[in-house]
Amino acid sequence: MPGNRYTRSIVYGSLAVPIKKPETDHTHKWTVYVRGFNGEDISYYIKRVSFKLHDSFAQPVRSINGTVVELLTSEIDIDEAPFEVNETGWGEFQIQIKITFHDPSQRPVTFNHTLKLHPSEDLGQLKTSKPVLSEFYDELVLKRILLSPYILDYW
Ligand code: SLL
Repeated sequence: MPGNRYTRSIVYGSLAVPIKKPETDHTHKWTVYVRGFNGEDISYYIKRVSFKLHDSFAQPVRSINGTVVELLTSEIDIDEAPFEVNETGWGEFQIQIKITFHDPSQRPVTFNHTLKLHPSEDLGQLKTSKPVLSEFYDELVLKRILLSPYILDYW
């Protein structure tokens, strides 16, 4: 790693649980999240995590993490920890996750996560009543901030 770069470890993914007796076509409760690795607080360097859900989630009024909001797009901005969205639904889809940093000179980082509701056979998990976890580790590569107090003194 060149000296002007450093990394921060994150974990992102989804956890889905079947609803026992669904009253609507929503069959699963799920959470999609971005967290620090080993429980590290990431809010000191991450300003916002945006989760872009499937277009079927773009409805004029809906409840996001317990708060009723007007939502004209399927993109949900979370500005404080925990950086997560809790929802219910019926289908699997790809979620676009965008991380924005407090330091405006760090470019936002965007990646995709596929929400999984159903266990894959190759994971050896066949019972559909169990929670389905799909979790990944990643390292964010950040630029070192050049304006350290030392450099300011020097200037
Ligand atoms: C597809 N896999 O690619 C499907 C899309 C979308 C799931 C699945 C909506 C819930 C709601 C929901 O679960 N969508 O209506 O609030 O076409």
